Amino acid sequence: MDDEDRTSRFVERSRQIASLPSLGLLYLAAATPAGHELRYFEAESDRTEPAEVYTCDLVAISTFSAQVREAYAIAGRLRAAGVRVAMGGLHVSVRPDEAALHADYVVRGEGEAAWPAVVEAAAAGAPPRVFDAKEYGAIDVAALPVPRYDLLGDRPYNRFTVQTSRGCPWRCDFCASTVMLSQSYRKRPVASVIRDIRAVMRVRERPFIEFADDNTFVDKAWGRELCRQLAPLRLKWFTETDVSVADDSELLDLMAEAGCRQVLVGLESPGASALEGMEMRANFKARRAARYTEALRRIQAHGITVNGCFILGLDGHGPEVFAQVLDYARSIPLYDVQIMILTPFPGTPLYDRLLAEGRILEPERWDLCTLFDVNYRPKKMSVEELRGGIRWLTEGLYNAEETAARRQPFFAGLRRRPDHRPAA
Ligand code: B12
Repeated sequence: MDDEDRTSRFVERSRQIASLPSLGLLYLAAATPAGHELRYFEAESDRTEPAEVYTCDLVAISTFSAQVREAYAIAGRLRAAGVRVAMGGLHVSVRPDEAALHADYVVRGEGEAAWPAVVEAAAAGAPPRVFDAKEYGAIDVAALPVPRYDLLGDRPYNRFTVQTSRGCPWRCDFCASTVMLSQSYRKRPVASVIRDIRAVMRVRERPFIEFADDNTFVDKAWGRELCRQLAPLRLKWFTETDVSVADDSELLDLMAEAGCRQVLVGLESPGASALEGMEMRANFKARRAARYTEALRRIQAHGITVNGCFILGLDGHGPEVFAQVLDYARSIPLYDVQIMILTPFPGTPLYDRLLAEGRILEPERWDLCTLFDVNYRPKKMSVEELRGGIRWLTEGLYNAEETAARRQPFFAGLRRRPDHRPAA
């Protein structure tokens, strides 16, 4: 299998694991002024647009970097057919001029407040322009509308996203998440989160919920309240959080009772040295690294599996890192492991730094922003060593024997704690 095959299989696998609707578009739908008929479409599996989309007057397209070229191509076909196109989302927010070559209206930042002005512009046949969300006032997350989950019909999604917060108090230099939209960290009122989950439950009886947050349990007291109110809904859910949840055993108890099945934790690298300076505000990740084993054990002892995420190709990583990650992943209690290649997403301090250092291999190849492709020159190894190392590590981590050995301690731990049961 060559690199290309491997990448496409990775991407394919991630699609199978998680098919989710675009929460951003469901928020925009909820923010659309009255008097418009709304429909939700997904691009087809061959990445073309469904024919019905040509019956619309205005099409809002949301995309991340990896598929932005396909999104531009769709926008071009729609515009050629006389349909107006608006684009927004993480990628176009940091590359608005690029997007303006392909869309009539481009929105930078969180979309809800600017969206009515876009709809008005389209209805009036106004000329193309870029809307900056900042001009429409800060988004009050306590006043966000209920996303229009009802527009999804009976499409076979296996998870539904709900946001409990926007932003993250930490600032990792590679992060291309909601920090691209707004610098501030804001959590929503627990009652609004529960209201939105109930809206999902009106369209799917027992949905599996994925919190579309950068870091859910930053505020532990708020997190405990969220879990208390979630528990009666008897759902199962997944979220991304930092390892500090392990410090609060009451929170862990409440998370388990509320149906938390897995947390994804960014461990990033074995040992603290490659983590130095990565989180730019308080060096949070480097300071925590020494206590990972104990923290992970505590989380999993509550019946919550941990998916530990590693980034390969950091500046501190030489060719020895692949064996180190394999050894480290074997030495710490982890139910699942995820490995990714350091990815210079547009708009990140990492992209700007690597570009300035002449280390981006193909600038603006956004299709390589998959987390599985190499598009930069690593500092302490060659591109080929990074690609080969990833291949070797993938084989080492994901074979059936290794996976079983990784998971066994989790189930053994649960047998010792009869009050916690493994994921259904
Ligand atoms: C859920 C999720 C997914 C879902 C996506 C479901 C979907 N259709 O949206 C799935 C599992 C399919 C997925 C896949 C991938 N993902 Co993903 N995913 C996320 C996650 C966890 C949450 C995104 C979310 O729902 N945010 C909440 C919504 C409300 O925010 P939003 O989409 O930004 O929308 C707001 C604004 O951007 C704006 N807006 C958005 N669209 C539009 C459109 C218009 C017209 C307007 C006006 C405004 C507007 O208004 C919205 C409301 O304020 C984020 C991480 C995170 N914590 O954010 C990663 C993330 C978005 N994913 C990422 C990546 C890399 C991928 C993959 C490439 C992984 C892979 N190899 O398969 C693929 C790419 C898929 C693609 N189509 O390109 C990166 C993207 C970075 C980037 N700049 O591109 C992120 C940030 C994670 C990371 N590692 O950094 N992902």
